[in-house]
Amino acid sequence: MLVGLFGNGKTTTASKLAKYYQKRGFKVALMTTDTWRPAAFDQLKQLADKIGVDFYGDKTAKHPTDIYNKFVSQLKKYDIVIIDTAGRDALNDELIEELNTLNKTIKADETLLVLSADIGQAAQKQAETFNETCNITGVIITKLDGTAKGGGALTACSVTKAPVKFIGVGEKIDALEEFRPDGFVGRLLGMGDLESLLEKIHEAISEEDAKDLGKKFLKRRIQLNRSL
Ligand SMILES: Nc1nc2c(ncn2[C@@H]2O[C@H](COP(=O)(O)OP(=O)(O)OP(=O)(O)O)[C@@H](O)[C@H]2O)c(=O)[nH]1
Ligand SMILES: [Mg+2]
Repeated sequence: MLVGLFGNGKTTTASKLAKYYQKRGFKVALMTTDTWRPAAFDQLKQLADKIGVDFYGDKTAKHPTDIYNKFVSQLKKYDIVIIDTAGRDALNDELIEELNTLNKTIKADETLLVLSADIGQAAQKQAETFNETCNITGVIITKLDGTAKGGGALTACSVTKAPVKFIGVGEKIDALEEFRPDGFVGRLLGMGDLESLLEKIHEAISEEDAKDLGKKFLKRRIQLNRSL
């Protein structure tokens, strides 16, 4: 289950995770329980269709738990079900109550707090409240491709005692990386994360392509914006 305030990247990250695990051979489904924002259903459905994973949601449902309960019997066939939740612009009582109920109903194996890299010092209060509400097991820091380096978001980890699991590094579905402390520190210090780059290349191209790529490098005919 992914939780977080408005615009931190929950829905985008849900689809990135679906792609990540699908690529690794897992049978994945995406579910939206966002009954707050009318466009949330279509946003996640479009992403699920694009990736080619099953999607669950109900535009007419009034309560997030109703959606989960409606489909729960169909979820056993999946290895991983990624559940997107609604955000709010602040951690108000309504959101806390909603997540509390969802948490008790779903009993997710992982409850991941999605935080944008630019959150700064607000991270501490948010992390505390989310943790009290639904026991955070991991943190995902998004928008690390921007100017913010995510230092504030790291506070969330010390508060929740939950590790950063993934980082978001762009708007595209593939722009998700496993968190590596050394790469992260490299970024904080203004150095690149070469290991992640190598892993991405490894995932995206065959050995033969790699040899070909090597030749192109030598001939200086290479485009770095090839979609990974
Ligand atoms: N550059 C960049 N943009 C991102 C990243 N992750 C998400 N975004 C963008 O952030 C915006 C908000 O993302 P959403 O996934 O809709 O955020 P959300 O948390 O689901 O928002 P609500 O459902 O309104 O609470 C979108 O424009 C995304 O494309 C990232 O890692 N990098
Ligand atoms: Mg959303």
